[in-house]
Amino acid sequence: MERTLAILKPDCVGRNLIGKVIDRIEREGFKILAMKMVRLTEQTTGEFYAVHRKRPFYRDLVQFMSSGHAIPMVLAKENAVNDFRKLIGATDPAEAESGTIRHEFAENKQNNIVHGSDSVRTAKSEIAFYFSEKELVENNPDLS
Ligand code: 3AN
Repeated sequence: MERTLAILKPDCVGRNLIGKVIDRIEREGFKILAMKMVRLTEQTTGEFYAVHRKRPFYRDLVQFMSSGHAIPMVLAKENAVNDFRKLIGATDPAEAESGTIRHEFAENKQNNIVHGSDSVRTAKSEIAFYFSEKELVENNPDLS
């Protein structure tokens, strides 16, 4: 089964939308293989978003992502990467299709509620950034 990394961002956690967003994710058929709540330093967040370091919004993005608790989670489903990108919608909520998570909940391009890996390859490295294999339910008899 394909995997993707989702992160419920600090705006999602801070606005008490965790349950609503997870409800949407589960209703679309994704299985949660792992999840945890973290508060990341700017340094760690900066590493995660290193591909964006030359972009004008990088500093603000790093500050935002380390401004409160976030919830990374590993999701599994056939075609998980693309299906999750469809479910979350465009980066800018003003452009996100109706029915998507960002259309419903996001405030702007930065505070857009949720992250989703953009390719299978990125998903692998992003999952490894937050989780060891033994933290995934299907790989650990103590969690199964
Ligand atoms: P997405 O999350 O839709 O894949 P990316 O990977 O291009 O978008 O950008 C990563 C994150 O950077 C976004 N989720 C958003 O929080 C922030 N971001 C992207 N573009 C902008 C922008 N033009 N202004 C402010 N923040 C942005």
